[in-house]
Amino acid sequence: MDVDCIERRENISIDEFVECFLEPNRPVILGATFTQHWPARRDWVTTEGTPNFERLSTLYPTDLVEVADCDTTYFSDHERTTMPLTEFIAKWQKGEQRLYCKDWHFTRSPSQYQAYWPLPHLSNDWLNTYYEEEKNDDYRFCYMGGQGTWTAFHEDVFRSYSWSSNICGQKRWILVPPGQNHLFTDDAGNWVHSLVDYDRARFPRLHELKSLELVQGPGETVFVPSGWWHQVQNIGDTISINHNWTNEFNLQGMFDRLGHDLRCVRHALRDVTDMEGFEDHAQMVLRVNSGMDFGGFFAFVKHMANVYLGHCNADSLPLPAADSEPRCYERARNCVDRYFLLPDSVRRALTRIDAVLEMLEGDPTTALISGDLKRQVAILRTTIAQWLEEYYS
Ligand SMILES: O=C(O)CCC(=O)C(=O)O
Ligand SMILES: [Fe+2]
Repeated sequence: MDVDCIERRENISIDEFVECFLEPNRPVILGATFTQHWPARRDWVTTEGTPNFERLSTLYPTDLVEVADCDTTYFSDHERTTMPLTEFIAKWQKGEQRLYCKDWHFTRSPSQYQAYWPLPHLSNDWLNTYYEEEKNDDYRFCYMGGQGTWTAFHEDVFRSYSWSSNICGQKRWILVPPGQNHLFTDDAGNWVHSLVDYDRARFPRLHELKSLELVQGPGETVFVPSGWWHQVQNIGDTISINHNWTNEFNLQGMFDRLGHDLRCVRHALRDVTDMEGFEDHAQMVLRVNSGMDFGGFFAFVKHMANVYLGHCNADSLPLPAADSEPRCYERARNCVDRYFLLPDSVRRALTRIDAVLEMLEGDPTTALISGDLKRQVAILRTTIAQWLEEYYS
């Protein structure tokens, strides 16, 4: 991976973002002007640029949040407790502990307040479309904490991308390009908790790791590519909004990741392969470990295929006027920029969906899915092929 520094772009078209960063899977920082009109940047922050604790408590008086104690370790994370946001804010202001409010699903708050809208470049978000529409859940989060609060070294769920926009404060990121897991994994298969403070005897080759560092300023957005491990530390009082997201550009990666995880599950259960219902059992363990099994993966892909099959071209979509803010097509609470719904983009998305369906269908050895699901895959592939033929020939 020939990335030795991370570019910062104040102004970039969606086309260029796709070509230079999304498709080649490279990180980039998008400048603060992209978020300058977000209500959160006005209302959650004082004129001095610090968190507006009173306003946050008034906007979200009843929300419960998960709070990590950054001075503890719990498996690959920190110990967490649940408390009202107002209580967290009171503790944060006292500053006695390094407490970090994490993974707060703030868009599900009883508050109807709209804090932000995704940048158009980052709006092609299949993960949140699917989870919102089918599971009444999402991967949209707010993080807040004081000086030195941090997130341990990790890779994001389902090999998703993430984006993170700072509402106030700064974050120091360490980003690790894919393909180096052997350097940060110990003999027992556990990965290092912190890249800056670790046991050299346990991770003797960690110093060989190639990584990139950046400091993300107020208002700036970091695009974290798929499969890039990362560690993050807040500098001063910091609030951010983050999404995990996937789309046609990392669908193959998501599929490969689940396949890899299933092989690991099978290996762990190798002594009982003769057991009745072994394959179902392996999928169940996969679901618990990785958050999704192959039946779930197919349901996700089928949902997205149906979204596209229902929209043959972007002209039929109810788009707001081009100069209105946010510039989006409201699909549930997800906003997809028109660029990703143009005929060429739709064809690309469906073609990539078909490529992973072909692998699901054709896989002869590992029984990724049951025979019944394979029949459903075949039907969906036929529908996609007919649709592409009809609209693009
Ligand atoms: O901001 C943080 O503490 C963690 C963010 C993160 O891991 C992500 O956006 O993927
Ligand atoms: Fe992450």
